[in-house]
Order: sequence, then structure tokens, then C-alpha cells
Amino acid sequence: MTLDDLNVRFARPDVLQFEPGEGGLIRAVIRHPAATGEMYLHGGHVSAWQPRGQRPVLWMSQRSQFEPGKPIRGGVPLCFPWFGAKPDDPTAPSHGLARLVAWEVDSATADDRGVTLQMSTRVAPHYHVTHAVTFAAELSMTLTVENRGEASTRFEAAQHSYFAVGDIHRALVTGLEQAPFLDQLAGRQRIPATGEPITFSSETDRIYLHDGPAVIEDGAWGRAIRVEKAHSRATVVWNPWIAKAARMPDFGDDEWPGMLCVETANVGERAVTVAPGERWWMRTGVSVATR
Ligand code: TA6
Repeated sequence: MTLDDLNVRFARPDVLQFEPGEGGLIRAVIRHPAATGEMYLHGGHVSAWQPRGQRPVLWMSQRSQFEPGKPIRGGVPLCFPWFGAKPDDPTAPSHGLARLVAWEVDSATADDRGVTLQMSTRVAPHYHVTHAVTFAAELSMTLTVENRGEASTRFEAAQHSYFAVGDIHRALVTGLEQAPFLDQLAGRQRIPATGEPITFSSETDRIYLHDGPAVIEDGAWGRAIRVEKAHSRATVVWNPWIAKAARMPDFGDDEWPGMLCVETANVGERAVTVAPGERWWMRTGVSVATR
């Protein structure tokens, strides 16, 4: 569908427009009294959300690529149907295919609360995937996977949310104190719950076995970002720190202090199995409070 077709069908006066974005990729641009936001058709990718009165909540690298077949670095990449490296194919792209392909717009609605967009795509022959996102005073993102194949199938999924923080050295994450985690920097070794909030002083890459909310306490900017979720049994917490940031061409060497990933996921031992014809969903809700 062309840009003009999209605007004829889905634009909503004053609050929702489709425009050429970075790299010429088409994005939905939300300008609502409650919040502003952006969502690319590429990857069904939420790239910005800023509730009224707050700084931007999602982080985006200044070095991100915006090209078909390449991931966008920042916002909320969708990892599907696998997370990280594909176990049986080292040549497969990291975090699966969903974030690399073009999605279509299914629907757009607007009301006093905000703007809701739904996009969808097909991944492999049997998955129909939709991403329904409400940009309002809170951000709500629902990933739905329908198995249109003839057999049960197992997949991993994550909403790989990049959050903007004032200074990672002065940030901490609460809500995961009682959750054991798999340390991705140590071959996913299982580490017992620490009983403490998560603080950051080096590269951190952990898959917490956790199905509840988490809160990013941002001491530098005096705000808290609450990440609620449903139908997710793992929470991934990641900051690349100095060396890994320097190794990533689409990540500025000096950007790591300003971001933190808290990802709604179902990965590894907590992957998902869906029967033929079954529809499964996972949701992330984000809200911000000034401290
Ligand atoms: O979610 C954390 C993680 O799995 C890290 O290991 C790091 O690789 C990050 O995802 C980014 O992955 P990407 O493939 O987008 O570079």
C-alpha cells in the first residue's frame, strides 16, 4: 500500500499521519494530546513514545540502520520466532525474522485517550503475527501469534524494549529481587535470586524467570518507568556497557549510559507452544511517574 493509500485509509485528522521516516521507511506518526509516538511498518516496530509532560521514554540509537532486512536499534524490536541466535542455524539472523520484514497496517482508531494501531505480517508459512499498540498516557503493546499450520509449533518471542535513562550508573530495577536468572554472559548459567534491586556497573545481560512487573528507577532524571506484562514468563535485562557497545556498528560508542533494556519475553525453557489454529498473545504496558 502506498503512503497515500495508507493516509486515505488510516490517517485520523490531527492525531495520526503516515510519513516517510528514516531511510525512507514508512512510519505512522502519532501527535495526540496525551502522547506522541511513532511506529514503522518495517518490523511492526514502535520507535518512539512520549507521554505529555515527560521526556521521551523509548531510546533510539543515533547510529541505527533503517533498511529493509536490517533491525532498527532502539524502540521496541520484536524478536520472533526465536530469541538471540537460532539454535539449529548459526547463520540465521539474531532475534528471528519478524523485525526484519515489512508489516501491513490492519486498523487505526483514535479517541480522547489516544491512538491505537494494529499491524500484521506472516512469518514462515504458518505464523500470522499482529502487533496492536495504543499510544496514550500509557503505552500498551500486544503481540499476537496465530498458528495457521497443521501441527503444533514452538517459538520464542520478546518485545525487546529499549528505555531512555538519564545515566545507567544512577539507575536501578526493582521487582525482580525474588527471580532467579540465566546469565547470558556465562552460558546462561542459572543464578539464584539476589533479593536486591538490579544495579549496573558493567555489561549486564540476564534472562530473569519472572512473570510480574518491573520498575526502572531513574535517579538522574527523577522518574520511574513501570513495565507491566501479561503472558510473559521471562524478563530480559540488558545494558551492553563499553566494550559491547563499541563492537556494535549501529550503536554509538558513547550511547550506552543513556539506555536500558527491560524486555517482555518467553524464551528458552519458557518458550511457547501453540496448537494448530490456536492464537496466543503477550502484552507489555508502560507507564511513567515523576519521582
Ligand atoms: O536482549 C539482550 C540481547 O540478547 C543481547 O545479548 C544483545 O545481543 C541484544 O539482545 C541485542 O541483540 P541484536 O541482535 O539486536 O544486536
